Amino acid sequence: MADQTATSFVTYELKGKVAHIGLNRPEKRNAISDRFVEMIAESVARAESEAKAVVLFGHGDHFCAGLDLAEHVKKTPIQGVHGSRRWHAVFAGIEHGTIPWISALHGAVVGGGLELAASTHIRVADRSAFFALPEGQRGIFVGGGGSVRAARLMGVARMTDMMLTGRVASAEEAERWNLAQYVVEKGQAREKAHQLAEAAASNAEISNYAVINALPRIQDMAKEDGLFVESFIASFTATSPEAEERLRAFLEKRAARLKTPGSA
Ligand code: 1HE
Repeated sequence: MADQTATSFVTYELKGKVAHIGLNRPEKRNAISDRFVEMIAESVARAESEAKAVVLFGHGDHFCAGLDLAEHVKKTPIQGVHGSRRWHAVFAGIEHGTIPWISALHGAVVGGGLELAASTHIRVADRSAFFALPEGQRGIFVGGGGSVRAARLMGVARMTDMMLTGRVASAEEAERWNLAQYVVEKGQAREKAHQLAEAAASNAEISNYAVINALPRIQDMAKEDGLFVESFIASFTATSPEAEERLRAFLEKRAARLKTPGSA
């Protein structure tokens, strides 16, 4: 096995309500092996049990160089299918879990690394980040949900271009392409992601759950079905005890006002 030497490929630290989960195999550019995927799964479960939001980042100079190609080269077709389905299950636990995940991206956000980032809810890239899908060059295909999640973010035309030509996108291009929601200076992504995670963690849990779980599903529904489902989620959340308290706090002027553009 290519990855037997390290004891843990994932670091975990709870900072207040926000779990910081670090991809920690920098000597292999955080390439994800089978064992690494299971460690991500463990950290997802732990964060769900005690955190209100997560910051996902990479140790070393890169976020993640994707699939561990050394391990993959030895797989049979059916092992490949099982491996891909396992990535799907673990990444679905992020995308359709109970708490918001913010990824802090720097260096390589490549192949499976981009697929992992695409399963988080908000992506913050620093100016060192670069995005690529070199699967075509390696003779393989995306297998970590990229054809579904990354394609929905940037569109099939851009993803086709990246996969056919090996095009590498900068952080600024990635923001224009909707692969990143924020671009910050080099070294600032984790701090920005933490601020965003704290903001999200202060929301009503039920609203966050609805945003994470309902929005992507409604996007896949027919218009009328989406509107129908929305009305139930709107009513269910608005009639929760937490909503009542938060609405009262606003009306009684106990809640913070929105920060308007230009305000500190
Ligand atoms: C790896 C991997 C990896 C690095 N699997 N070992 N992903 C790729 O095709 C990206 C491949 N990686 C790279 O292009 C470069 O490594 C980077 C641009 C990310 C970084 O370059 P650099 O110069 O900092 O590092 P390096 O010297 O290329 O790599 C350092 C070590 O990490 C080296 O091992 P060493 O034993 O010779 O020191 C590399 O072999 C190793 N390494 N990336 C295994 N990916 C679920 S389907 C998803 C499909 C995909 O993800 S396809 C995209 C795969």
